[in-house]
Amino acid sequence: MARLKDKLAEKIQMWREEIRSLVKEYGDRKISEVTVKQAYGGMRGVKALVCDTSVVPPDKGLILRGIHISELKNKLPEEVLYLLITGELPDEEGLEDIKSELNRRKEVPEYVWKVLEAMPKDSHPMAMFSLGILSMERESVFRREYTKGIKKTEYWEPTLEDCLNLLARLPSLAAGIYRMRFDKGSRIDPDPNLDWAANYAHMLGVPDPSGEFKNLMRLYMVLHSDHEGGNVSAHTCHCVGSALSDAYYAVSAGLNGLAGPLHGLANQECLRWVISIKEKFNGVPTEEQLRQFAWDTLNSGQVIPGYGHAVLRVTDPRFEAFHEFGKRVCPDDVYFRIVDLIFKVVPGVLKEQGKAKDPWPNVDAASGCLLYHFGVTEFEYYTVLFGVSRAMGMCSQLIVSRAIGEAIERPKSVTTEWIKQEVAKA
Ligand code: CMX
Repeated sequence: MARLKDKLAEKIQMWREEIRSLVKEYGDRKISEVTVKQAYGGMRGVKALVCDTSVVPPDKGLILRGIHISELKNKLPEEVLYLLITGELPDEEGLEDIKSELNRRKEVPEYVWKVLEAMPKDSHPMAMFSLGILSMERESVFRREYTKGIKKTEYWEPTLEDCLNLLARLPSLAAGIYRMRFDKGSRIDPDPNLDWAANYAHMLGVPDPSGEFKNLMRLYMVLHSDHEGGNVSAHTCHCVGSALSDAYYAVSAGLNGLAGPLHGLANQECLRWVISIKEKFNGVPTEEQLRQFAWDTLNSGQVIPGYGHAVLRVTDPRFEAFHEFGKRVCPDDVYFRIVDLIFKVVPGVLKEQGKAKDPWPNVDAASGCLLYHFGVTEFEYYTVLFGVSRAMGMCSQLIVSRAIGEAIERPKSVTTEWIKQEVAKA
């Protein structure tokens, strides 16, 4: 029983049973506490959400359904999607099933292009991407079935349909936006013989005689696919989805969060910094010049982009995977050499400064220079690439959430006056 839907149906019975008994037996057991600092500080570290698709231990980095990301870097995104949704990697039949499911659903409705063409020419590619998805909401199978009146235990089925339809169309949608927004000529039709990520690479229209750009896209899509449930995009998607808004509403909302400079937009800042180094030193600087440049950045009150993390306390294994790819494919590229030198110099500078809890590179520190190497030089587009990949995680989390029947989110907010009274009591 390797087909995605059958496998998921089998797993859902088990998950529901497990959660039912956990809540029955330990429903009142405390798993977290909240301090005043956390209430004002983005709820950092408060354990109040469940996400079974992935976990990020601070000393290890991303683990998807029990498998460390470093062991998944040679997999196809389709395999990772199957893993995220069901908790298991597919066998050959399962992989063929998910590939053909995505392939047969990949057509983007014509009206979506008309909506995007009507947007002002200087619209941000993320606004176009999010709106493109939202404009397809009329296609929602979940909304149609819900209106007809399906049972709560069946919600996951039309949600799975919506998510597969949506994910299947994202490469065409995102590539079409790239070509439209950056005057690259007409859209390129998908090639039914290519896998999901390679097709995305193909439709972007980037010259790829060696096939390595397709490999980069496969890796990129795997590495960015999911990162727990508490980050802004995942949490937003979960929160909107918890109102039983369908996948189009929920994923579009999550992407709006990804568009923020403290979240997905950081990757464009990172490459900007690398390019400014190349321009200042007319190539690769010496270690000493770079150390001084890093200090100048810090002393001017800015952060070093691509370094530090809210959760991680080691080099991000996703950075390591990109770094390895760069060493293999473009070791002499000037931007890659600068990224490599930054990795040697910056952790020491950040440690010496002593502010950042994590002085190590995150995923954004290396991805941009690789895209740049292949000619994707439009920074503003980078978050869309991130979004296509992260939609896999958002959709998987949404399907699982429907499957286990999670409730609508409604944490309790308090006033500053209430906090003042509360601390006064103590
Ligand atoms: N350069 C300089 N200072 C940094 C820093 C960096 N790369 N990373 C953290 N710091 C500073 C913080 O600004 C903070 O300073 P203040 O006390 O003056 O406010 C102090 O160190 C402590 O911060 P932290 O607890 O270590 O980091 P946070 O959890 O608050 O923030 C992050 C995490 C990613 C926003 C931060 O490290 C940063 O701004 N990094 C650069 C931008 C970046 O690379 N973002 C991509 C994130 C990737 C992802 O989310 O996956």
